[in-house]
Amino acid sequence: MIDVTEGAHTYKWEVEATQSGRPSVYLDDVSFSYTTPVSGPGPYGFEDGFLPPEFSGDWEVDNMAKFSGSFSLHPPLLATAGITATELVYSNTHTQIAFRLYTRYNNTTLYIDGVPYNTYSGSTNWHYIVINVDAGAHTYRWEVEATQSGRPSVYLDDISFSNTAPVSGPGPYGFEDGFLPPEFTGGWEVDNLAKFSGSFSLHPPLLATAGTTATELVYSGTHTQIAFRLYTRYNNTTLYIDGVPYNTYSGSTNWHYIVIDVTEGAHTYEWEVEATQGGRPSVYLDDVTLN
Ligand SMILES: [Ca+2]
Ligand SMILES: [Ca+2]
Repeated sequence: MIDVTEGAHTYKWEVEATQSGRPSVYLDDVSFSYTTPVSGPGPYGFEDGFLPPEFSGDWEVDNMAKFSGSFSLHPPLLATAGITATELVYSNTHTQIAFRLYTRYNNTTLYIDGVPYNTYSGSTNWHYIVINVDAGAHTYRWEVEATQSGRPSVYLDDISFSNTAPVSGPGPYGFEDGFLPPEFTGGWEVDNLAKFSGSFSLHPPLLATAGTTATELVYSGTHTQIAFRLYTRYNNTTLYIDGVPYNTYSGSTNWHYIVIDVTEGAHTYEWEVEATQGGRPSVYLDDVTLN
């Protein structure tokens, strides 16, 4: 992941053959985003010389090593096989964290919201790590197990947060990854009980009689048309565009194919179902495409 100056750029990947034949070089998943810093506490370079209040645990700010400035965050004296961690509770909404980590003779494991995210191996270089996370607040915990007694040669510096947005917009949404894209909210679930294409679609959860459920897509890319496939068997499904009811699609044994022209810009789409009986509604949404 590379930060670049705002604007247009040209990227060129060049390969020099070490032997004749087709090089074993592959390029995939090139993407672009627009990054804005998060307001709030941080970034954390520890140059004040003391531990910011968002951190807990027994690591200490000192000047024994640093990536930038004079200070970084450093584990305390440990006995062999002792474990030490520093935890950052970051309460501002963000979608990306970046940090510098030096971890020489010990591996350092990062937990995000209590779940192990990655273990960084011992290296003589500073790792530069950038991680995209779900929008919101998160808890980060860096944990080190001592391989010998003493202070681990582990240093953490330059922790920063930002919000990133894709430039050209995500989608189309066929749900074939098997999980809900972050642009969708609400209680609907991606599953393979029915689909228009592939194996998966988006499906309302279990409801009580007369319960309502909705899935909302906040699409921030500029577009002038939305198309989607909707199966709605025993229930009617109402589409709201930017909070205004657009249409109610009647129960049918066929998949509706719906194409709607919208004003140029960003829009919010909400599909709402009212349960006619308890259970999971026979409603499925697939192949949401924005043009
Ligand atoms: Ca520093
Ligand atoms: Ca699908």
